[in-house]
Amino acid sequence: MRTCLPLLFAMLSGSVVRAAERPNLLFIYTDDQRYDAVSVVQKEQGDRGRFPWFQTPNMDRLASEGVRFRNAFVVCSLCAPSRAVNLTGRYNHFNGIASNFRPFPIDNVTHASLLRAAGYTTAYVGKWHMDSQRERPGFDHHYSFIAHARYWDPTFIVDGKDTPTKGWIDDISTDYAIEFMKSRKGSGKPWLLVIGFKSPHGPTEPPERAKDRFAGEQARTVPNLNTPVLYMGSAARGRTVDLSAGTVSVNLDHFRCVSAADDCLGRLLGALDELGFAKNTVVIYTSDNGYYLGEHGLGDKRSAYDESLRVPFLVRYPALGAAARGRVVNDMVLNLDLAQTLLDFADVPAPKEMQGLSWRPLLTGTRTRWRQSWFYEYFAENQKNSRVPDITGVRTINAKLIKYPGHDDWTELFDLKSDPYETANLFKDPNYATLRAKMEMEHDRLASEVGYRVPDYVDRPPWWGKPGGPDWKATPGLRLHFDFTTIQRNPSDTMQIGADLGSPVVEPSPPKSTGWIERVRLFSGEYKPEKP
Ligand SMILES: [Ca+2]
Repeated sequence: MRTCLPLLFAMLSGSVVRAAERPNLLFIYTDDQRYDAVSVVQKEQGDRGRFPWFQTPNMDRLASEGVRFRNAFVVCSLCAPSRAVNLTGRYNHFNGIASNFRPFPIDNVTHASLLRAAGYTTAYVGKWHMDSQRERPGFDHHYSFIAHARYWDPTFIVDGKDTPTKGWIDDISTDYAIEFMKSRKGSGKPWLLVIGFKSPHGPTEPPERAKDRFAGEQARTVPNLNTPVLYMGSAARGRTVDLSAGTVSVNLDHFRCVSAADDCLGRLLGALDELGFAKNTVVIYTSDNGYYLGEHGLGDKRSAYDESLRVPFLVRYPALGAAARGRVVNDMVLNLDLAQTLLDFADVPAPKEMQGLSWRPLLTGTRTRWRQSWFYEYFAENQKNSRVPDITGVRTINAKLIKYPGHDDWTELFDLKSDPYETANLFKDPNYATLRAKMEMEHDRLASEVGYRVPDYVDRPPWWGKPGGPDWKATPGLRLHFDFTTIQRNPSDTMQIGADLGSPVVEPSPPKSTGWIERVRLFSGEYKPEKP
């Protein structure tokens, strides 16, 4: 026993030295903040910026003191699935979460469980989602709430105990986060703190201090406000925004919530400074998914156009010095990368099951082999009002292929260099046959590489496989294909629709009725009769 003591002492003191060198890890993410809802991005976009009046001084501070990733994406643009990807570094078809309606499997291996095992103190603050789950597996401490909670006076769960609070939800999360950081002062152990802000998830309710910010402002128009979405069928018709006006109204409370979350970020950065943690703490700021503000006639997220896929992504780690200060990176990073990157900062080996890449070398411009394409997936879920079907896709820096399994006729191909707003579907354009072939091959290669499958834990909507749903196909009879052709159902009812004879029709204006296309009169476009 006596002979072992010096060795034990050496091991212990060695681990203390290593622990002191390892950085603290602060991961902050908002809910539904799109990539360009950051003022430094608006400034960079100039005349193309949709919200030139928007101000996020603390996000801008992170960008100037750290690294801004221009091309950051989520591999599934939805709340709980994106959070599960962050935690596990695995695609949703493997990590147990393919919708908002399941608890996160408590035995999943996550960055938190591995960092905790490696000596980190781990804490989770704020929004977790994952249906109504109470547990926060992998975290020593939590100051969180069930599902969305509410903006005002929410009940927090503090280390398992329901705790009533007063005030605005993200301010309260910030208070808890600072309380946790203070408790770590002098502990000699590194810490991981994850903060999920509720802002700007709808229905939006900004705090009093932000209520009048940006009053009277409008969003600039963009070319894709009227670009119809094929999977929306007849519901996509009749959306016309007057682009000549140059501006269009926008939900300012959405921006006020982001702005108030920016205040909270400022408080967190201030606390890091005051507590002496700033230099040795990696701060990562992002969102769980992007958000449509009228593009393609859409709100919400889920589908695979860029406004939904792209997220803000800011990283600051002062210990890296000047090389990681004020840098802007174009390489494509994913929420899939987070777990491996956090582990990399802590010198903890990542399990081979993780499917991302550590972007740590990119912070200092170190040349490293990096991805040129990545795979997107979405599983239609039982969410009220959502008509988004299953989606798979591949994105490169300059192109995107979007597929809707079972609906080859909806496939989309975009040249993002010439058409960043994704207005012209080139899939059937013979001039782009080479790009199409390349992207289809890459899609299939990546689907195989990531092990794409439809998992058995999907939560399908009521319309799944039924008339009325976007995945439904009419029984083959005489099929007439219309590619966004103007058709007339009766003399007073003209509509634009891309559909087959036999497709379901919901008439949006009163009297509201549901029916099927039976007779059509062709006004324009091409029709292609097909034998059953
Ligand atoms: Ca979200």
